[in-house]
Amino acid sequence: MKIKEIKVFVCNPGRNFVTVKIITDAGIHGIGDATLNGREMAVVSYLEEHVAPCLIGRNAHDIEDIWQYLYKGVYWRKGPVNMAAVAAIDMALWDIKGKAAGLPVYQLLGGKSRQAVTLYAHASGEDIKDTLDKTEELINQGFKAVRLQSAVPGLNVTYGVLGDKKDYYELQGNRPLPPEEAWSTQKYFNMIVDLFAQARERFGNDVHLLHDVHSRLTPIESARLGKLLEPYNLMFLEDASIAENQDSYKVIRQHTTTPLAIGETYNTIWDCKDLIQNQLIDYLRAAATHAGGITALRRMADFASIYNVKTAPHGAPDLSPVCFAAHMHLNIWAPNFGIQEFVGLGNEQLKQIFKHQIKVEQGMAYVSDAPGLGIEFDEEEASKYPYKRSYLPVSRLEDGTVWNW
Ligand code: KDG
Ligand code: MG
Repeated sequence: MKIKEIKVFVCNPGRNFVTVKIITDAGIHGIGDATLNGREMAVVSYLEEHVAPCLIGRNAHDIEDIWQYLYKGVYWRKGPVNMAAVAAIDMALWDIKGKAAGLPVYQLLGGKSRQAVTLYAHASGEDIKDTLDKTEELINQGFKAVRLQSAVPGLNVTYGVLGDKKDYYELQGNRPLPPEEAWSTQKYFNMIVDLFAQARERFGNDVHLLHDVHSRLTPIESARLGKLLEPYNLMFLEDASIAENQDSYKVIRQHTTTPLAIGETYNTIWDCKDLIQNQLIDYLRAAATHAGGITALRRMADFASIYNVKTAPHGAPDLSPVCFAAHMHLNIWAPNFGIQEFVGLGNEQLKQIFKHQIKVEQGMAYVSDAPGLGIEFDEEEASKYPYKRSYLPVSRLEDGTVWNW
C-alpha cells in the first residue's frame, strides 16, 4: 500500500488547526494533527516542502521505519516544528493501518486496559467564588476531577482566565500580535491556597482537584506551594516550574508530597528522561501532536510505567480533535494511564469539520470502535474557515522583565 499524496490543511473554526491527510494507492486515507499554537505555518511549510516529497511512494504500513527516517534520518532531531510534523504523519499512518486491518487503533496497540477514560475538566473563574461555582456545575455534570484556576487579584489577566468576564482565554485564539500579561508570585500566593482550602471545605474529599501553575514559579517557590497545598490533597500540581534543567525538580520533590505533572511542551523522551528515571514526577503530560505521535507516546508510556509515572495527556483547545482521538486510543490501552485533560468537544463549526464517535458521559470518555482513529476531516467544511495569524500571550513580571508563560 503506497503513499500517493500528502495534503496539509489549515483551518480556523475559532482557532487555527493544522491537519495532514495521507492518501494511499489502496484508496485508504489517514489524518493527523500538526497544530503548533502560534507557529502553525512553520509546520505547514516543513511538511509541504521537506517531509511530504520524501514519503511519496513509500509503503504506508512502515510506520516505524518512516518515524525513524523522519527523526534520525534528517540529522536535525527534536524540536517542536519537526516533531509536530512527525506526529501528524505518524497519526495518519496509524489511522491508515487501522482502516486496512478493519480495527480501531487501540486494538493494534494491545487492546483495552479499561472500559472508559477518566477526564478532568476546567473550572476557571474571575474569583474564588466564581471558580468554585463552576466546579460545582462540573461535579453536577458527573466530572470526577476538576482543574481549578482563578484570577489573581491585582493582576489584569491570569493564566486560564480572562480579566473582563468574557470567556476562558484558550477559546479565543485569534490574536494578530502577542498580548502581554503581568505576573506576580506574591499576589498569586495570596490567593492560591485559599482557593483549594475553600474547595475542599465546599466539595469534600471525593472529587479530584488539580491545578496548573503554568511554569510561573521557581523550584523553591514550587516546593513551598506544594507543601502549602498538601492538606488539600491535589491529584497533581502541573508545570510547577520550568524543567529545562531536569535536576531542578529535585528541589521541589525533596520538600513536598504533592504529586507533580509536567510535559505538555515536550517533544521527545529526552525532555523528561531524568524526571521519570529519578522519579521526580508522577504524571507525564506529553501530547501525541507535540511529542512525535502515537509511536513516540507509546514508547514514553512504557518507559514511564517502569518508574510508576502515569500518563495524563495534554488536552487544551489548541490540540485538534484528531489528537484527542489519538489520545483516546493510547489512554484506553496504556496500563499506566492516569487521566485525560478535557475542555469539551468544541463549537459547532469544529464538530462539522472533525466528525467522530467519541462519547462523553458523566466525566468519562468512551473510545470509538470505528477502524483506524475513528475520526474524519471534512475538507470542504474546513475551507470555509481560513487561517488567521494568532499568538499565545507573553508574560512579564510587574517591573517589565519577560517571564515564563
Ligand atoms: O498552547 C498552550 C496551551 O495549550 C496551554 O497553555 C494549555 O497549559 C495548558 C493546559 O494545561 O491545558
Ligand atoms: Mg498546562
